[in-house]
Amino acid sequence: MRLGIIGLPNSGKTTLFNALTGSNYPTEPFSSGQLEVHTAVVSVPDERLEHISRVYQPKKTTHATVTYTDIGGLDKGIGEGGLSGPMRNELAQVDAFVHVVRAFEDNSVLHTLDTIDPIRDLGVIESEFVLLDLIAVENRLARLEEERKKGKTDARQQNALETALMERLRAQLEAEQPLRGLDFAPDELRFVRGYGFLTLKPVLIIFNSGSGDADPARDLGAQQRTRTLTLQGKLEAEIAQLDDPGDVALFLAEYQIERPSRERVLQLSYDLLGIHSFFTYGDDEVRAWPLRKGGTALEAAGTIHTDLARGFIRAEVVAYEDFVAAGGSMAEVKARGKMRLEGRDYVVRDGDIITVRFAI
Ligand SMILES: Nc1nc2c(ncn2[C@@H]2O[C@H](COP(=O)(O)OP(=O)(O)OP(=O)(O)O)[C@@H](O)[C@H]2O)c(=O)[nH]1
Ligand SMILES: [Mg+2]
Repeated sequence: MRLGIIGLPNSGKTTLFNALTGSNYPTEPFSSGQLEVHTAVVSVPDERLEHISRVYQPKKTTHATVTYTDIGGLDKGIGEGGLSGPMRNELAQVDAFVHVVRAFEDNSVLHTLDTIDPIRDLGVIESEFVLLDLIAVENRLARLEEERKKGKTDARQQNALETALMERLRAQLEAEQPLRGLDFAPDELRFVRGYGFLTLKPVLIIFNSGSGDADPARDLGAQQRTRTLTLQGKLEAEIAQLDDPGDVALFLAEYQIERPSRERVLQLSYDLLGIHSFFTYGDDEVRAWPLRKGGTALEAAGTIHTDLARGFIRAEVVAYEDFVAAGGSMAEVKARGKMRLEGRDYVVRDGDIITVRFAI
């Protein structure tokens, strides 16, 4: 999973990136406004994985990972000017955006729009993205019309379907609404995703607030494929630099932060993207894997290795709770009849411990 951190200049993107990844890139009160990208991979903490690992004592314990990219360089006006190739490329690669919005008051940090107004700021980049998507949709519609004129009969039905779909997208964008607000049939969604529209990507909005600021999330109506979180970026970045877990606990208690934002952001991202986890185990490795909710045993096998999907015979599945209830003994799990044999269409549940039987 790849998450792109975006936002206006000086909103605190790099500060948040540091907080989420434990990196230590410099943050400055003046923005260069240039495309500047930082990338880091973090592992997803999972108590269940740790527990399975304590039981098996494998050579290696492998967490699921998330890649964060801090994408500096977006600003008001980028829609009109068009995106540079490298910027477009960075944006296209991410599965979701983490949109950092400045809510903190601090006169020493320049704001390109002068006043602190989180809801306005949120709309700035969103409007630019709406404009960019609208241009893309119109280009596609123009091309579809050209194809119609050439009159290739075999493609006529496909052309009509796609034209209708693109017109629906255009209407949404002309109403200044993001594409993620539309409902799509699953195959439609897969098709539309292929175009990499910016406003179709799910968004986690992060209000970067100071200690005493009001919470802007309250002024925001519910939106589709969107989550919000309010946190104190600068403080969290300082906490992320602490090595001693005791110090971290003291800090969190002092500022009344229940859980560090790096955990909350990961959890919200999994939730936003509709992803959950399954586990594999053995003497060599105990590992957590991400899988979309609704994903089947066959998809789980394919996540591990294409060979496992190709030669799939069946999956041995144990619910994590049953594993714990049996005291972490697979023999006991079997004795209790809690080890299930499942076929390729079995819908994997969160926490399933899976062994794929296969032959190639
Ligand atoms: N007071 C306060 N300052 C913050 C907070 N978060 C970030 N800053 C400051 O705001 C300035 C900009 O932060 P950055 O993290 O560099 O912002 P950015 O969005 O990465 O900026 P560009 O990449 O230049 O667009 C720095 O001086 C930070 O120390 C915060 O929560 N409170
Ligand atoms: Mg930055």
